[in-house]
Amino acid sequence: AGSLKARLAELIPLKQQQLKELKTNHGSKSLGEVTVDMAIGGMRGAKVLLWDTSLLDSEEGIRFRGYSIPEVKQLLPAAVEGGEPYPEGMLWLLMTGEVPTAAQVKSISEDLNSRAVIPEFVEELLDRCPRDLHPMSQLSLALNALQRDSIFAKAYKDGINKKLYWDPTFEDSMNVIAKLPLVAARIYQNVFKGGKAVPVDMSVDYSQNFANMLGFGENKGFVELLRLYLVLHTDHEGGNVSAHTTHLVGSALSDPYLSLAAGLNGLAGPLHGLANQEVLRWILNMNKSLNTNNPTKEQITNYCNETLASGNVIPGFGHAVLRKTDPRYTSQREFALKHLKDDPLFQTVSNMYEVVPQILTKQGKVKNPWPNVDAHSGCLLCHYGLLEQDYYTVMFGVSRAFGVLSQLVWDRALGLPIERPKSMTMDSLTNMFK
Ligand code: AMX
Repeated sequence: AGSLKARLAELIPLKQQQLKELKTNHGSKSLGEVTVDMAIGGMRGAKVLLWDTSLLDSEEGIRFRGYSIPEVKQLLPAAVEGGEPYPEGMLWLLMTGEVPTAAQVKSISEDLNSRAVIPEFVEELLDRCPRDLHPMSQLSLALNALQRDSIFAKAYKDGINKKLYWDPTFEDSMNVIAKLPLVAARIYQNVFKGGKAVPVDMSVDYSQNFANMLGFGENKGFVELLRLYLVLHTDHEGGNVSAHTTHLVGSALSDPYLSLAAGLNGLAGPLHGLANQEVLRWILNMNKSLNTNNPTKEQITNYCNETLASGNVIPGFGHAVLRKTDPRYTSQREFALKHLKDDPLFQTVSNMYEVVPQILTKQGKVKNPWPNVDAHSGCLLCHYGLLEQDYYTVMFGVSRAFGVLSQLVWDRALGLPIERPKSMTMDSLTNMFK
């Protein structure tokens, strides 16, 4: 009683009823037209997905279960007074739509700690990966391997009633979230450090444990940053590549391990989650070519123009839905202003904020010239000594699991069907409008 799962069990019939009423009362109403442009253009603007954990407004940015980022920061329990919220609280919010108490947050930390083990064969698998296998590929590999222990897959094989799907989906999702830091830290230690494995400390929170395992546990600033980082990257409504992919693959009743692994393969793309590594690489390359660690705005402008002239994007800027500065960027900027305002890398990120939007606007085709979440995260991690850019998307992936798996539990609780939109050939479209 009082647990997250017990609360979900209470909420599910209410939400099932809401969905039923939605179908009965409004099922045949139109959400708008689907144009040929939408079919060609990556389905931009087509309202064709159900996603409850968060909603993105193009001007205001993300709201998690109705709460903006400043509201989340104010409402969710924090480890340090006036500090960053616990990601465990975010998980409760994403799963239930309700703001948890400090005791509920603690129950999540304890629950996750009790699930935080990975089988030896997965450790060995990771230990045998060549160091130049990208950390995201290793993460995906490990998740697929962990799938051996999927409770959902076993329950399905044993003939579980479809009304009960959400239960093993919840168990798998919590297990995945609990195991991810172990996998992620092992990858970091193997690829970049001496391969040290730090055991889980049952008495501390998720972020402190993850930081311990990465080797940054003593660094309180880093632990706070990690809490913020893990909260901010959880969810960005349902249409982005990692969220949509997890949902799509899950719709075939692939279990949470397989579904999330698929989503993470999408997160590993440079136009999506990999952009955070690309941003830092881009800045460091600029610094190297200019032989400085604090380029002027004019130098940044020239370097941007070179990037664009060579047919590349400026990573960390633009968005498919957002049309203003990403509040996830703003929140990280506030963290930087509070904790590291004199850091030269932060000053470069700040200077880019002043010049890049004008450059992109002048180019004339970018729909959103403003920075997104990925423009900022790298410089914060660098400040605390996590310098390995190739690793950044793994941390994004750990966080993204919170959002997409919360939704996956609801996908099964609501009995959402297998996804199967209709495709068209170019000829069929051409003939249609002859
Ligand atoms: N630099 C240069 N050109 C850009 C650009 C940028 N940052 N952002 C968009 N453009 C270009 C597009 O490539 C496109 O060019 P094309 O017509 O020649 O193909 C044109 O502007 C119009 O694109 P759009 O409608 O504004 O954007 P989109 O919805 O197609 O793509 C996104 C959105 C994020 C992929 C794109 O802005 C981009 O590539 N940004 C850089 C990579 C990045 O930061 N990705 C992370 C996004 C956040 C996340 O998922 N984590």
